[in-house]
Amino acid sequence: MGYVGLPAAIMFGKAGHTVHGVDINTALVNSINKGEIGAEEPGLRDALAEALANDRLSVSETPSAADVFVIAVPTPINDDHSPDLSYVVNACRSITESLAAGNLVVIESTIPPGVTVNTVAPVLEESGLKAGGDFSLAYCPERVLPGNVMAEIVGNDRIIGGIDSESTNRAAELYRSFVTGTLHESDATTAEMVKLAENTYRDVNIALANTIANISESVGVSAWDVVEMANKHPRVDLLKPGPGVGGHCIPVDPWFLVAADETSSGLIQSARSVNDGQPSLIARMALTVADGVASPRIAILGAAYKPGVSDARDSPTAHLVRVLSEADAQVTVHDPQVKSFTPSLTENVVDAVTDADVIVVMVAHPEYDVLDPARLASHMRARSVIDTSNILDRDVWTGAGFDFHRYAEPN
Ligand code: SAJ
Repeated sequence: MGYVGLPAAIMFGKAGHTVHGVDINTALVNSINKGEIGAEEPGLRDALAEALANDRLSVSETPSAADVFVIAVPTPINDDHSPDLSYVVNACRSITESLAAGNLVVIESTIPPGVTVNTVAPVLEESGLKAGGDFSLAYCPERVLPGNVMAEIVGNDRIIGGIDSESTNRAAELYRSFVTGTLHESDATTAEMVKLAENTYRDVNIALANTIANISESVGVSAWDVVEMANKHPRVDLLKPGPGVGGHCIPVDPWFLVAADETSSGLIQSARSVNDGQPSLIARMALTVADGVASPRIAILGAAYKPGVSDARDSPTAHLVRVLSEADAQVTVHDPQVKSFTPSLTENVVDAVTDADVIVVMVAHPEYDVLDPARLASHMRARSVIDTSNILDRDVWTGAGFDFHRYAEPN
């Protein structure tokens, strides 16, 4: 019942199916049953209230008999970047008791190529039933953008890859009940590769933008201008450079391709290393800007992994904080959207910058577009600011007495 499973359950319910949601997190199960979930994902809370009121959705900690089982659990990576399939395996194992002949099982979790056929099927077969023979099995990767889940879950095209044609047809029929995008039918391993290709495309593209940015900095030109003008070419679409790549998808999924073929994935490994290096680069910039002050005080604005979301897991800011703390800097962190973070967030932006030497704007939250630098300046010990995402107006900030620095732009 996570960020994919709950919206999917609600949509299946809305389409007329009776849905039983399962999660091992008791607190989450209780709050979903009461309709008490955060309002971060637009439209989700109202849709949940409707599903509960119409008796389309019930939630508990244990699976029960069903016609269709949909697995949407996380697939993190281990410290050595190898895929951690334990959640997928445990979730599959948890349904083996309930699995019956004629059922359909669908995996939505992002998984390395071959896992549906080589790992999921054998685990489900511990039920004594045969995949393909007794029950159908398909891979149908989620494709939703956090912050726009309720619209994208319905409107986006989907890839449906069964382990045989009957599995593909049955899964396609199921998703047709609420998806208005086109359903592209394929096989399980191709569908797994498609999902990984999508997210790796973004990671490598962002790494290229970051590389162009770092070279532009050495050459002494603005990377923001370079990217903007390069994108005027009809066949060029560079993504944005920035302080790093966070979240639990884009920095994770490329490693599944590396695990699948280490020899052929040099470009992907290099992109990972470029993007993972960005927060350290910003840390070095902040320490340079602080200009030799012992234990400089650095106020970081933005903890979320990207603009407009409240999710701070694996965010570039978390990495930045680690590097700065190791360098003996004192940091305060502010984020208008994130609820909890380590170190704890300073609630008010003025308190966060009070006595600071440097402000680092890490996330292009809309709230930071409208900061009043003159108001902040009067509370600071020194007046330096670093804009990592090209959102602040240089003239306004220098006008308020700030020593202004923008990542990947000459001063
Ligand atoms: N980022 C940049 N530059 C950019 C775009 C993003 O530095 O031009 C950074 C963001 O700040 C963030 C990270 O990359 O730290 C990832 O952001 P994202 O918006 O690319 O991706 P997610 O993780 O929020 O969601 C993605 C979505 N994938 C695509 O847009 C292709 C979503 O559709 C996927 O379903 C999801 O990953 C997933 O589950 O894999």
